Amino acid sequence: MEALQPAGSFKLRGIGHLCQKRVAAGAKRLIASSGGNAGYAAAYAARRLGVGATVVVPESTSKLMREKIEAESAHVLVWGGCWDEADLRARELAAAPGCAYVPPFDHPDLWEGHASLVDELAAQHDPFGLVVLAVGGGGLLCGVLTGLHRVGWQHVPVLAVETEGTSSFDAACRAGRLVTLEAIQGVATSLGAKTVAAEAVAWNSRHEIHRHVVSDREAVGACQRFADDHRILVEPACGASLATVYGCLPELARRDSVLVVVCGGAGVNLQQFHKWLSILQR
Ligand code: PLV
Repeated sequence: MEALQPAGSFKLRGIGHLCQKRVAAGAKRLIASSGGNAGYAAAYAARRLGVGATVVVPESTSKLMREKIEAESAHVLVWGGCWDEADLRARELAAAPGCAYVPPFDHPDLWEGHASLVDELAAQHDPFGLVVLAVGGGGLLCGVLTGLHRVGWQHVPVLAVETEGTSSFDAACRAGRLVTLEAIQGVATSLGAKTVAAEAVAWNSRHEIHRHVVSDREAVGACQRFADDHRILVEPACGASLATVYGCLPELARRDSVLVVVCGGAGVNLQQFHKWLSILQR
């Protein structure tokens, strides 16, 4: 139930770990690029660590998310139409003295931090028959796989889920090489990395990874069902993985036990949720 972590998603696990290391190494300002949640976690970590933060987000990041990041005392810079463009700007800014770059998904320090999720699972449960998670740039995927191998659960298969408009992992796996999508489409903008981390694709040779792509309608419908069942609002990025449960995917039905990483997302409130519903009902 990563939706209940500080900053509203699993992100703080990896981002917090990476930011701690950068600040210990002397960084006075953290420069993050993000679709929203990674930047929110970076802003939270920076405030807790007593350093400054700049978060570069694309125009597609909602006002709701920008305001949340600013409320953590971070400076928000809006740059470019998609995360990839915002990321280039963040890397440029981070070259200044005393600054450190905080990537949202493509770094071993992030995977190391995200892996703590699996340490906690292993302390509480026998190995699951399947782990279901959402893939944006693949940081969560790399982190969970790192954790599964660390705790001796390397035989537990993973189901990687994306939405149709953000399926850069599926495209790369099909092509057998990294693929850059022309554009990010749909409501699951938090999964919007045009190119996934190379490491995410490389894991295919080391682990049993299945893939599934859902429609925006399925993702938002799953968020609605989840809100009804658990009284917790999550982003469509998270609804993507929940849709496999509510859609009774055969891949899940044949397993004894299934773990779904409820990755969360802070970019949602009732007003935003109704907007997504109305877009999809048109
Ligand atoms: N969001 C990244 C990348 O955006 C960000 O900057 O916040 N679920 C939620 C709620 C997320 O926010 C994200 C990533 C994911 C899942 C996917 O995680 P990833 O990128 O590690 O695969 C463009």
